[in-house]
Amino acid sequence: MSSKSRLSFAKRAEQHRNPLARHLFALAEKKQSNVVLSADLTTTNDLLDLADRLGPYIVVLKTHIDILSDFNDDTIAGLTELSKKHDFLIFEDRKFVDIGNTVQKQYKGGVLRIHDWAHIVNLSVLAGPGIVHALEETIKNGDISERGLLILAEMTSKGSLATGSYTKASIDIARMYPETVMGWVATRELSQFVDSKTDDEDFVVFTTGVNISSQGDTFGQQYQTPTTAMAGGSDFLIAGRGIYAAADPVAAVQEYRKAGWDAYKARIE
Ligand code: 5BU
Repeated sequence: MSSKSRLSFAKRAEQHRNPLARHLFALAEKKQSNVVLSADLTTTNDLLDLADRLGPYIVVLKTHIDILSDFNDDTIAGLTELSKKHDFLIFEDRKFVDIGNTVQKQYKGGVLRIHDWAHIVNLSVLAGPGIVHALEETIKNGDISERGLLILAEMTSKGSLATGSYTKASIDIARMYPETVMGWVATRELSQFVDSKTDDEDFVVFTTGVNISSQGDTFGQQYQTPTTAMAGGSDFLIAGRGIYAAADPVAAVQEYRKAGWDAYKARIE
């Protein structure tokens, strides 16, 4: 495991060059949570209700805004208000993948205007580094300072092609844009792909496919537990159905928070 994984979030908050990553680490310390709730609900009411009830226990709310059947201005107003009320960041799991010129329009404009409200978005480097260049340009030319990107270096589903040289290329591209790429989405820490790491590099690892009681689903999703994800070098745990589909989502999010935080404490001690 890399030396960064053994540092406390408080220390990483002090040292990180990206303002959004500093904010995220500080929030995690403050809320004693590294849980990202994947709030994959399909109506604005259900989404906002879940965010309001679980907001106190999470550091990031991850959305798929295009699965809402009734998306409208109130959706964004509600999410933004809850993000302030409960102090969590918003991560739109948009998985941009097109050429730079197109993703710029998808990020800034359209009906979704994602750049206006999502602190974090993610992307695949299938089309090469131009996609990062384009998203970075939007962030740098905008007047909102807290915006960051995550690169999809691996995926959790069975048979994923994001492995080996693709994962390595994702990391090489991330390292070309350290001001806006705050880290990557991966099933584990990927230090073996990072050659000649410099001391000021600190990429944040977000891990999807986290579930305490299930192994997967019928479409090939594959899970690990909060404890195994943290032991593998993850920093932030993304959980969806394990929390929102539980009989008691508030109890479930507290269980994930405790498991993630205990594993984090064990790692830094
Ligand atoms: P689940 O209900 O915990 O399985 O939801 C997982 C979420 O994470 C869901 O929103 C997916 O779109 C997202 N996801 C994933 O499952 N696997 C990946 O590799 C990536 C995202 Br990237």
